Amino acid sequence: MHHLLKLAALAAWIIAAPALAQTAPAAPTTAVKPPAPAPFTWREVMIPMRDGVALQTVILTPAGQSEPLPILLRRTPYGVPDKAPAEVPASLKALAADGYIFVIQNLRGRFKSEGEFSLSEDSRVTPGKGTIETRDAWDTIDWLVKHVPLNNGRVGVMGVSYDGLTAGVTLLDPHPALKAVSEQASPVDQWMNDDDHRYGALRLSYDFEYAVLEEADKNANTHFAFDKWDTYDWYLSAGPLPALNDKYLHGKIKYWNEATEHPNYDSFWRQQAWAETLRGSTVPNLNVAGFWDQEDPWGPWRIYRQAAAHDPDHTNLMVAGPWCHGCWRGKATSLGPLDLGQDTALAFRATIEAPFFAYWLHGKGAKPDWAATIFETGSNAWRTYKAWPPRDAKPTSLYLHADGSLSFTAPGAAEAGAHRDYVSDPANPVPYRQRPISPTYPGGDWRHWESADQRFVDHRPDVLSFVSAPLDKDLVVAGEVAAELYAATSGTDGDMVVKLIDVFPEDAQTPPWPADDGPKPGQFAASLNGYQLPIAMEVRRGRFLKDFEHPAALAPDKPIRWDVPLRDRDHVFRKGHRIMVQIQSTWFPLIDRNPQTFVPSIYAAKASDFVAARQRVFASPDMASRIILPIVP
Ligand code: PG9
Repeated sequence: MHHLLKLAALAAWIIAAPALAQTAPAAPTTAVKPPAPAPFTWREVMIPMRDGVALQTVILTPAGQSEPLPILLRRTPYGVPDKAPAEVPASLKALAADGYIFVIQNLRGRFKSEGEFSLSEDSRVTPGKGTIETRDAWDTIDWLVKHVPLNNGRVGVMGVSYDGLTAGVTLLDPHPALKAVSEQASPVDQWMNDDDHRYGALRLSYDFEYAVLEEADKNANTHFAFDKWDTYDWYLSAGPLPALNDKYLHGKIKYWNEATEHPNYDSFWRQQAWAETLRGSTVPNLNVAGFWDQEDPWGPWRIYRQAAAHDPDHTNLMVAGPWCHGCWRGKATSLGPLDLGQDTALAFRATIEAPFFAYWLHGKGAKPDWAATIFETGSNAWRTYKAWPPRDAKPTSLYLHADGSLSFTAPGAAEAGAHRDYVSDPANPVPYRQRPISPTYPGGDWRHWESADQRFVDHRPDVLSFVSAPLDKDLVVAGEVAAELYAATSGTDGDMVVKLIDVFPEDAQTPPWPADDGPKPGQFAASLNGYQLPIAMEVRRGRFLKDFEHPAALAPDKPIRWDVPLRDRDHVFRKGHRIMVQIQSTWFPLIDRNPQTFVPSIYAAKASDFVAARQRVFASPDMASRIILPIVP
């Protein structure tokens, strides 16, 4: 497969998603200083599963361990370390200080682990038994407590993203020795709202590039080799979706085949919605989500809510912060150009994560008395909540008006029939981030696009912007945000993308650069002055508005209601800032292009099916498009 670039296995062993793999900072060197002794001893074993498949597993034991310690397990498709790290990685320092035997295991079918790897199988639930990863985790824990010397019989499982998924599914059938879990950014339903789709709209670039990353080669994380610098251009010139298999993958990537063969929410996807089978809190679990997570922002909230349904011992916790995917494992002192005033990632690891595991695995410290701990942006402060969503938050409507304004006053009689129009053309889709758009992996840009300044599309003729007056006081939004639009299309299918944006004042940062020598390269764009910071963004696909399993054509030019969930948030729009809503119908190549002509499967749409369509968004008394904000008094 010459279009695929094979990379060596990730040796980095920090608990992180692939985009985050980092090497530990180099130790300061001097000519005389002998190297510090390695903090761990490394051992590799093959652990047998109940079906005879053996999994490649690395055990890192603290050097000089003299007393029983708990085990912290991470199960990953991305590779295990081939030696002990020279020093404790920053992401694990707080945990390591309490003393753990760290265990990292490759999932079945990855690298030296035997068996077959399948992205879809990993999440598929067998009623009462969880998924294949639930069972492999059970067998692994059973083996570890029986075979690892000096373990204290208590095991924790943790990880981010895929490693978060394998942590999360242990909740479905936990081994008795499993005493604490921290799933972090775990996906729970790849059709509904995680990496691969949003309410059935295909996350084209991610799904394609991730399927290749994991399924092209058992022994590598494979980066698709684009022959164009700008992937926007690459995906657009590839044409309708079948070309990707015809020209590049040749049917060899199972996950891509499955995704494109199952366009609707059928049993193939429903069986993978593993968190729906969780009926309460089974093991103490610290769920962690990033508000600007560009991959799995939704799963942790779903798991939290499912487990909260029955949690008499109060063992189910939620943490969220101003983070991109897994960014709480690195350094998180800023969000775009916004200074957060502290390293929020370090604070999470030292004051929440380490104490959580210390309590359940070492029996030290106090049990948390909160339900959610959240870093609230805008005020830039940690908040603890006894319940989430906060009980005092009041759903409040922020209305769109046809003159381009946004206000808490509903459209009046003078606005009868009011609307705004634009033409959405799939031949010229709105980019989801500033071009040129780099590949998802291995670049860093992908990680931060959700906090990028949205001025790059403001004023495009196919993007509507609605903006409020400057706020006369702080507006605290905590809880679930949603949009309710009334819109019509001249086509028979179409998408609606809604963005809720915090617009900073023009003098947010003074001076915007050192006054005496003017802007340095990059500083002008990085200024907060007038910055349009996305707070929430989501897409809905018209064909699935009524039914996720049985798509239906839209009636041309007939207004209908579009409900667009915008997930949980905790943000303060500060006094003097303005609120903006942007609406558009393409978001490329993040979301595949909707042909805007109804066809049974978009993935089989022909070039001739793709047509421009007029979109009409209503802002009238009887069709009052609005954003619903949970406002805390
Ligand atoms: N977001 C990635 C992923 C997780 C689970 C399934 C598919 C993709 C990840 O970063 O691991």
